[in-house]
Amino acid sequence: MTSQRKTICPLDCPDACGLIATIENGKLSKLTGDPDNKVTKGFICRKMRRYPERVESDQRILYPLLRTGPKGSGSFERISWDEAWTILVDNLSSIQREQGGEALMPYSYAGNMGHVAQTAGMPFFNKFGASRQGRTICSATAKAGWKAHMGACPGADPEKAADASLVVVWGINVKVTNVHFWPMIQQCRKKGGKLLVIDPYKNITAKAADDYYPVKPGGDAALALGALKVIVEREKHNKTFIKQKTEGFEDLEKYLRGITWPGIEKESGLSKARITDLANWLIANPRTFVRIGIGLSRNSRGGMAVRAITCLGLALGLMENKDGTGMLLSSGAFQTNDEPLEHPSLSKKETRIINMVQLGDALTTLTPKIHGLFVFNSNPLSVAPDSSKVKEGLAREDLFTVVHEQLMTPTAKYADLVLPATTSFENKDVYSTYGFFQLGITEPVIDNKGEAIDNFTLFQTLAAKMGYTEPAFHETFDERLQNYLSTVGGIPETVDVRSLKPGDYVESINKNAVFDQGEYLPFRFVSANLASDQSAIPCLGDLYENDDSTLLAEFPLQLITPPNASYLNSTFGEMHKEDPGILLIHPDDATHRNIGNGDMVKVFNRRGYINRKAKVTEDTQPGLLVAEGINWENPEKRIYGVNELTSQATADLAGGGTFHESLVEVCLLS
Ligand SMILES: Nc1nc2c(c(=O)[nH]1)N[C@H]1C(S)=C(S)[C@@H](COP(=O)(O)OP(=O)(O)OC[C@H]3O[C@@H](n4cnc5c(=O)[nH]c(N)nc54)[C@H](O)[C@@H]3O)O[C@H]1N2
Ligand SMILES: Nc1nc2c(c(=O)[nH]1)N[C@H]1C(S)=C(S)[C@@H](COP(=O)(O)OP(=O)(O)OC[C@H]3O[C@@H](n4cnc5c(=O)[nH]c(N)nc54)[C@H](O)[C@@H]3O)O[C@H]1N2
Ligand code: SF4
Ligand SMILES: [Mo]
Repeated sequence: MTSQRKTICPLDCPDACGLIATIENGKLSKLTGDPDNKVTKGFICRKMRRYPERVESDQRILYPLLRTGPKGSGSFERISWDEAWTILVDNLSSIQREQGGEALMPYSYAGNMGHVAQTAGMPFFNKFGASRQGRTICSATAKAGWKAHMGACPGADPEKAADASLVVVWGINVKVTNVHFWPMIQQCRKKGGKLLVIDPYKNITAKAADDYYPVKPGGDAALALGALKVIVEREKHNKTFIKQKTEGFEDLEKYLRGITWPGIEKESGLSKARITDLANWLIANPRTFVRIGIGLSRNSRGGMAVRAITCLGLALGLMENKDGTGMLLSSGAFQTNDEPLEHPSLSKKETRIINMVQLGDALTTLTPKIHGLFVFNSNPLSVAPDSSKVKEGLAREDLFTVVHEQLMTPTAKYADLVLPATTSFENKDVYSTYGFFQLGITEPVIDNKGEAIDNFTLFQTLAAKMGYTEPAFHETFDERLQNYLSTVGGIPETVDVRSLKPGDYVESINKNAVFDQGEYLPFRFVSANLASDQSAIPCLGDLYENDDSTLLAEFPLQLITPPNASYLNSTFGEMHKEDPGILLIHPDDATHRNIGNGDMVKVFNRRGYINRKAKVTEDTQPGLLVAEGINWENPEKRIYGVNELTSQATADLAGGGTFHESLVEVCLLS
């Protein structure tokens, strides 16, 4: 029997596509794009076309598993759920009794973007008194940079880009990570508009650009300030907008007139002539749309990069209510209220916050010690930086690790107890886009596989087994969902969220928000909401690792680790276990190391090493290596995850990761 049901992509992608699932004899056999979804328009990426293989894979974890071999060996035996609950409750209770609640660390992120699934553990961890997780790994830095000058202003509707005469794609690989924005760029170009791409390497989006700027990693603040210096010195800034809608421009203008070109060129890696080209494009095109990525924020000046770019846009008046103009980082389409999902009042004390990008240190050096790690919706051994530190922590015999997973990820291999998780196609939930302005709900399209349970059921059952009796722990899934939906801001008055069905896509009222009046004003060139150790205006400055001269002497090459088109973070790693991945290296760097195209190479620094296949290409700059994709480690095949090389150092704002700032050396693999 074959049927088709509407659902939504659960992956951490700005597009949150509407999907049509084909089910044959109870199995998910095909996923296609929903033609009725205004963003998806019937088209999905290649990753998701392969997702049915993952859902139906014989690699799925179907039963609770208990470790039988050394940690990390992947030796487990099947146990019953009754046994699993007993082990879980006994271990958590003894951690709480002997070490206190904060000895338990939750670790979750965005394996499933359903709002209920993502936050399902929070009420439990609040009641338990566990340490809290600083959710910094993705967009915290970029959003803090945006907020510093844009305040509460959400991003502009990406559809405006179709009417722009210039689209600037800044630190985002649109054709890989935000594919449904590409049609808007195509529409813009059809009408004669142009595309600029600013990225350290010539990725597939940059290859399609009309003009490409190979900025140095972490050099965007210098580039944006340089372009703004040209604009201001030529008096081409939008004086009316600045006067009426903003504050503090004089301070920034004074600073810009004082900075000199050698510093700007050195930090940005681009010449005055090229930076002037960028300024000329912006001056010539009052209808400019700037799509700011998160990639440019993954370094020690990442917050500053977003700050300088937003100030450049503000000085040009890009947030004026005009066709074809705008800036977008993350859409902020729906104002979400986490209270009904997380029940913070269950927490009796302000427990410590542990930054999730410093998991390695948290498990190895933090005091008081962590004795329990509860992972769901995430694969930290692959996605968190400094993997060897994470592994050292996970290997601790005195650490009780439970992992709720769909597949035997590198993290799950280190668990004491592995619990089987459903996929989103087995669950209900609500999803919203962060690159567009839509929200929709899903129902299960297939039955649970084996004995797998969803995140909500896991934590409600665990709470009951722990004897928790508060009302939050008696909520049904529908109650939690409805309580949440009724508080979400941005839903049009004409929509009754309680009666949404799969295939109904709600468009946020913020899609048409006008930013140059009312609550969003004034925009500020001098930020009013940063810590006192931060410059209130965007400014030049050094990078933490890439500008460290001692380290540079030993490890002269920079490494960035952006996404791969076949993976979604580390999801789909199970399909590429035997593939070491590609390393892009410039001919200048390859030649004097005797590295030829296709050679296996070892990339290393003090934190660790990885082995990859070299691709010698001018798509990257001299001195810059590019390793796309968060592959799973497979030590038997001498394959290691890319985060062996990345650092636990945090970005300049909000504690984000510095995944695109590592110094390394490379040689032929012997
Ligand atoms: N196929 C695929 N799609 C994805 C993901 C995936 O893993 N695979 N991940 C998803 C997730 S979780 C997120 S957060 C988004 C992230 O998507 P993006 O916002 O696109 O961010 P990144 O992918 O980190 O990097 C994007 C680009 O920034 C460039 N970059 C790195 N450093 C700098 C810099 O200093 N300056 C500038 N200008 N550019 C720089 C990189 O080379 C890369 O081309 O994508 C989502 N979509
Ligand atoms: N080097 C480097 N590292 C990076 C980045 C980078 O650009 N470079 N990007 C960073 C970014 S932006 C992000 S967002 C993080 C992402 O970090 P994560 O959110 O951890 O991303 P995934 O690798 O997709 O892992 C999600 C896991 O959740 C599981 N999962 C899916 N659905 C469910 C569910 O319903 N229940 C349970 N229990 N599990 C489920 C999946 O099987 C998968 O193994 O990675 C970061 N790491
Ligand atoms: S990963 Fe992104 S582009 Fe691909 S189907 Fe999901 S939402 Fe759409
Ligand atoms: Mo992310």
